[in-house]
Amino acid sequence: MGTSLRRKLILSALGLSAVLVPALTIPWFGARRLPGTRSSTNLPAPYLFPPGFLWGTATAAYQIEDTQDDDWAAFERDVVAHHRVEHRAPGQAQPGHIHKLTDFSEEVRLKKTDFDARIESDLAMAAAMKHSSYRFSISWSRLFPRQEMTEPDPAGIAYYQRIFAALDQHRLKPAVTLFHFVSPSWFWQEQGGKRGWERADALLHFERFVAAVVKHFGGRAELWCTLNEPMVYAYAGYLDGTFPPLEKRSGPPALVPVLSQLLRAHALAYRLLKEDAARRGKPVQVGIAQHVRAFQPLRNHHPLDRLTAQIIDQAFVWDFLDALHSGQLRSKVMNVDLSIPGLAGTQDYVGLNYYGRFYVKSNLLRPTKFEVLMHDPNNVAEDKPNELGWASYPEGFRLALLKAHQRYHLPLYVLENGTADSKLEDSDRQRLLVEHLREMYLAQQQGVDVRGYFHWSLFDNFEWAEGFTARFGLTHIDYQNHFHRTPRPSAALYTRIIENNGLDAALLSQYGPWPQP
Ligand code: IFM
Repeated sequence: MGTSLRRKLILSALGLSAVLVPALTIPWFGARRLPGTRSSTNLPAPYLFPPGFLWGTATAAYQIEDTQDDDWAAFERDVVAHHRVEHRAPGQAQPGHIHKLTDFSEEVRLKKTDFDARIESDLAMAAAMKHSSYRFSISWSRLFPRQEMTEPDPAGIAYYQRIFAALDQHRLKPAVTLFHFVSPSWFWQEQGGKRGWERADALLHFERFVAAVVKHFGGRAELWCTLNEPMVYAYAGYLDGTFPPLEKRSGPPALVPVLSQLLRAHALAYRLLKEDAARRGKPVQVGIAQHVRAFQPLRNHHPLDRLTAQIIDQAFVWDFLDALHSGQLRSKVMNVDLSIPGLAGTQDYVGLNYYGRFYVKSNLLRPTKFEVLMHDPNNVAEDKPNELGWASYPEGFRLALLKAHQRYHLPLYVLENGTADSKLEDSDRQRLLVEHLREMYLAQQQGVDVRGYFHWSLFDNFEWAEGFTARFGLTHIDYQNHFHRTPRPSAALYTRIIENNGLDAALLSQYGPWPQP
């Protein structure tokens, strides 16, 4: 994700009313931040998952594939041309900048991970690591590089046929994302004063893309994700200015035109996928991937920290998912109550991307100037901030899974979870894996129907405004040496977990002792 969530004043544009008005309607003081980071329950080992549980990794087209003619490519070119390269500490990229982009060669910038040349060997590697599934996204601009096209580019179709063929060959179940932050550059040409998702013909173009995907690849995957992290996309692109279209709008209500279009885009994709599945007699499960952080008060004694954390949590994590459930985009922060035809009940599963905890620090005198901190500077030993400064909070994973289950009563897929750990001996990633899978098991024991886990990511890749410096891969990529791949120890650890379909006693004791009840 970009820096929207990492910047101190992520929602600084929230109006006073957005903080105070909800205060009149929700329980005062909000939830307290709990001590510790890991759940205290201990159950007898091993911690196993149901047969058929999906184990895989997640990637996205723009982050790993050859660059196409899309909005992010234009942004990257612009950053290079105008020297808007960020050299601060990672995790602090400024709007319109990309961290250390020019430290990497043009070849790297254009090929990202060189996946195009290595589809077969990379997917063979995933299979050798015993993965049973692989999540990837289909590039809209590779299929429709020009606006006037009514049929997809055969070369684009052939490219994804290669991927599906390799997945079939290795018995990796495809999990397909349709929109992962990136759109064709022509989508941003102004039409009637609007660009991108706000154009009057935006949904027509998106429908054309989805229809082409369904025509050529329907029946090839059971798990579909229409949108990746729509709230991250909207905040980073339209409030924070760190993702294209690099806008800094006045506040959350100004996101409504974009978010409502994304909801309509989801509804139409859901319908096309389900109709196709019914025709083929092959079931599909369709949902989105929602970015989840546990937003918690920095200071428990501070009522406004608690209240603000609760408001942000609802707005950032739950409002969009609630809309898929009810058919209404209803949000206090965005000051909206909008009914969207065809939207209600359009998720077959809840897809969560979980990345830890953020802290909310309010300002009593200036409620609009609250900060969102990526970790608590006074609690570094417990937070164990990663290389982007993000606090680790495994227990929040269990709590998020539980909350999603209790709220929607649907199966869950963890579509992303991972950390920025660039070390060749990636001890932080290894710990993260064990700690989070333990929490996932505990959630399952509380009745949560989790059906799959996708680690972000199979290999290092392009991390948006953080460029190539933030490394999330089970596999290291050497950008100075022909994209050479070297699996980190976490890759073997993940394989061991998959082979056991869970955590064995030795592993649990190696990373314990776990907190006692
Ligand atoms: O790299 C991103 C991905 O594109 C979306 N989810 C979060 C990941 C790590 O920031």
